[in-house]
Amino acid sequence: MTDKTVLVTGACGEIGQALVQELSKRGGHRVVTADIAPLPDTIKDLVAEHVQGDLVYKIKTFYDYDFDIIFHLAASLSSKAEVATEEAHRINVEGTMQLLMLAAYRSEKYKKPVKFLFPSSIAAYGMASLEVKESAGCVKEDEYNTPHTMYGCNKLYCEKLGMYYSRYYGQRHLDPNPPVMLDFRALRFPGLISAFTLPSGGTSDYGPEILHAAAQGKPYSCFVREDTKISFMAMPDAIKSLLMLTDVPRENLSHVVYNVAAFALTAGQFRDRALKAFPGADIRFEPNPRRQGIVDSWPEDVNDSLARNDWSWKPDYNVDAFFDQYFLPEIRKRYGK
Ligand code: AKB
Repeated sequence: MTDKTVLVTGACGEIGQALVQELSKRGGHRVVTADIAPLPDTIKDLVAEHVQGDLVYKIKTFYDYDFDIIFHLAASLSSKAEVATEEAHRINVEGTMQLLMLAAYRSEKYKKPVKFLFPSSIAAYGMASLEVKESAGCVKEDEYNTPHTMYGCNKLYCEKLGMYYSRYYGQRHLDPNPPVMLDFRALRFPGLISAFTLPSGGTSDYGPEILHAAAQGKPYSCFVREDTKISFMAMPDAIKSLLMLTDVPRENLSHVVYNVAAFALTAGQFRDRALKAFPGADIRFEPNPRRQGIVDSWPEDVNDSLARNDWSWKPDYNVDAFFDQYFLPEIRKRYGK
C-alpha cells in the first residue's frame, strides 16, 4: 500500500510535534509540515519536507501536492489573539479558508475527498456570567455558541466554513450529479497538557505552567483565580482523539464537530496536585483581569457523549491516571526530580 500524503500545519506547536511523532510511529504516512518557524530537532528527521513561512502567503506552494489528509493546526491562540486581534483573524480565518479552498479544489478535481481535520476549542463557547457557567456545568456542542474572544469567534466561524466547503459550496450539492467535496471534521479541544512541551499564547496555559514550574522548583504566579475551572486533557489523549476521528468512516459520523473531554480541574486543584508531587512548590494566585475574563467565559466542562457514541471515544487518562501514569513519571525523567 502506498503511503498517505499528510500535511500538518503549525507543526512546531505542541499538538503539531506530538502528532508528527505519533504519525511517524504508526508509519504509512509521508508527512509534509508547514510552520512560520524552522522545525525543532524533536521532529526534524521524521518529516519528508518542511515548508517554512506564513501559510496565507505560501498557499500556492501546496497546490503542487497530492494530500490525502490535512491537519490544520496553525493558529494564534486566545491570549495572543486578544492582543493582536486583526492579525489573529488573518492567521486563524484566512489561513483556514485558503486551505479549505485548496482541499475543495483537489477533492473535486481528483474525485477523492481530502480529509480535513480541524482542532477547534472550548473557546467556541461563551458563558454570559460565572453564575451561568456554574449552572451550565457540562455543555453540549450546540449550546452557548456565543464566544467572547477573537480566537473563539475565529474557531466557531471556521467550523462553519468547514461545513460550508464540505457540504454546500456553491450550492452544488443541489446538482443531480454533485461533485466530490472535501471531508471536514472538527474536534473541540479543552486545555491540553504535555509533559514534553509548554504552550504559549493560550489562556489555559496556567494549568501546564503550574505543573512545569513546580517540577522545576521555580516559583509561579498564576494569572487566574484559584476557583477557576475548565476542562483539560493529556496530550496523548488529544492525539488519540484526532487520529480516531481521522480514521472513522464518514457514514459513522452524525456530526461534523465533536467535543472531547477528559477531566475538569480548578486552578487551586492544580496547585494542590503540584504541592503533593513536589512539596515546597511556590505557587501564588495573581489574577490578570483580561486573561481571567477569557477563562471565565469558557465552560467548566464539556459533554463528549456524541464522540463516545459515534466513534467510541474514551480518554486513556482520567485525572489520577493523568498525574500518576503520564505527567509525573515523564516530568520527573525530564527535570530529574
Ligand atoms: C487556549 O488557551 O487558547 C487554547 C485553547 C483552550 O484552545 N489552549
